[in-house]
Order: sequence, then C-alpha cells, then structure tokens
Amino acid sequence: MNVQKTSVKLLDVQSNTENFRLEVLTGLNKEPKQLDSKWLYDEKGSSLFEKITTLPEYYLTRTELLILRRYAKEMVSFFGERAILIDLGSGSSEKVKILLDEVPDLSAYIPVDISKEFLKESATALASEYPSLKVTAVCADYTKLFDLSSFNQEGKMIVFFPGSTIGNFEPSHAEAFFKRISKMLTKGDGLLIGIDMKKDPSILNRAYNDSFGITAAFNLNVLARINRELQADFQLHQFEHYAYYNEKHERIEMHIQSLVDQVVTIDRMPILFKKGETIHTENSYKYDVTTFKTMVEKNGFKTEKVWTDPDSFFSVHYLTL
Ligand code: AVJ
Repeated sequence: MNVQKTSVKLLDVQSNTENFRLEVLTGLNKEPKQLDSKWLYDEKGSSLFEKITTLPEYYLTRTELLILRRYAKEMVSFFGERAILIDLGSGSSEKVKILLDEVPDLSAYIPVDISKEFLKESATALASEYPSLKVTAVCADYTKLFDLSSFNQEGKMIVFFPGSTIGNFEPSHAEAFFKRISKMLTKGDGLLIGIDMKKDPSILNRAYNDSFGITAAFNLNVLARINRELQADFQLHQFEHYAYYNEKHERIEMHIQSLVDQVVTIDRMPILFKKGETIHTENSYKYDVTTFKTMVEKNGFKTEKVWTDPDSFFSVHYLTL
C-alpha cells in the first residue's frame, strides 16, 4: 500500500449549520420562496456537480478547460515570481492543475471551498501530486470577506475564480464581490476569472436540462440535505426540477417546483406549498465581454487580457488591481 503523507493545513472559518438553518427558514418563508445556490454543494451535491461538468450538454467546463489548456502559459506569465495562488471554490482542482503545471515557483496554493469534506479530500490529493507545493486549504464562504493576512506575501496574490461561479451572484452582489476582493489584495495583484457568455437560449436551456437528469438530481438534493440536517420531511417525488433561460434578466433560473398542494415541516415549522409554486434555487447570469469589462472597471479592476474559445461560448479574464 502506498500511503501518502501530505502537508495540508485546514483553516475552518465558518459555523455552517446555524447559517444553514437560519437561511433555509428565512428563504422558505419568503414570497417567492428562495434558497442561496451555495447550499446545493454538500458532499453529494458537489459530486453531482462534478458529474454535470462531464455531460455533453454542459459545455461550460469543457470549454473553460480548453481555453485554460490553450493559454495557460500566457496566463501564468502575468503572475510573476513567488505568487500566492488563491483558488475560490476549488472543487476537484482539475482547472488549477493546468496553471500549476506551468508555474514552477508558487510560494503557496490556497484552495478555498465551502464544502469541508470535499475540500479536505481534493486538497490532500493535490498536495500529494505536487509534493513541493505549500498547500493551505481554507474552508470558507467566499461570498463573505475572509482574512488572508496570515499568508506573508513574497510575490503577487493571484485569485483564481473559474467556472463562471460569479454568474451565481446578483449583478449588485458581483459588484460587491469585486470590491471585497479588491480589499483583500494590493496594487498589482491579479484576478483570473471565468465567465459564461450570452448565447442562443436553446443551448443554454439544454445545458441546464440534461437528458440524464443529473442537473435535476443536483437541484433536488438540496431538499434531501434539508431533511437530513434540519429534521425536515420533504418528499422528493412531490417536487420537480425546473430550469429556463430568463431573457429579460439574462440568466438561467433554476427552481424546484411543487407538484401538489402540500405542507412540509422543517424543525417543527410548517411550510405551505401550492401546486406549481417554486423554490428559486439558483441564478446563473450570462455576460458579454463589454458588459463584464465595464462592471469590473467600475469596481477598481483593470482588464489586462480576455481569452475565449472559437465559438465565444466562454471567456477567461485576467484583471489587475
Ligand atoms: C457552478 C455556478 C457555474 O451556473 O452553470 C450547473 C452550477 N447549476 N448546473 C452553473 C450549475 C446547474 C454552475 N456554476
């Protein structure tokens, strides 16, 4: 047996269950009902999302990987020497490996994710693949501000935010996110960010309604999580996945729709559902290059370079403070 010793430190900067209870109860008592999409990513949700990224209809991950592979050399040439690479929502780390393979001299790699178990596993696996790399995993909600001052800085801080996760934020929250990141960084530091582009709605609709039903399972899994963690009694077969492109708001909306009139109990509190009523579980905003540039520039960043695929389905932007 080959047991690897690794040097992964884990910093846990959140108290998850209390936030979850409060946000679920608040969100489901709203009109219309809603849940923040970050709650989709428990261990099961994270692994279902990994499956989504390999689906034929879900062009996003595949296309971003293609852009990263093709332009990694040029991307890392912006990082300079001894950079600290902060990977927000690191997931399986497949994307960052493309960059790591091109930067020989990082002073640290900091994967950040809200899903603790998943983070621990993937950070440990990565550390054993890159034995000379200093890896410190941070379990945090990166929609909030967190402290990076303990990482003493030799080179630039580079924040890597792939996957069009920024698309989950309301435009006003995306702006707040840029402001917050800019407070964590100093002049000359960088932000490498992946964005899904506006395109033919039928392509978008297919990407969020895959024929294997994995996206549906991913969406409905949040109900199973609420059942398990908050003593609730959702009957999953009484609900259905519903996702569509909202042209006016330029976003995919993902909902969970109630198939009948019903009452669900969460921690002894009754929640009423009308037949057809939905819980809005995710927005996935789509951008074009110009709109995105304008937004980042309004919030302190300068666009240094934009890379895209031949169909302009996806883009990766390098921004500096
Ligand atoms: C991880 C936020 C980029 O919006 O495409 C995939 C999540 N939701 N299928 C996306 C997701 C449904 C995904 N992001």
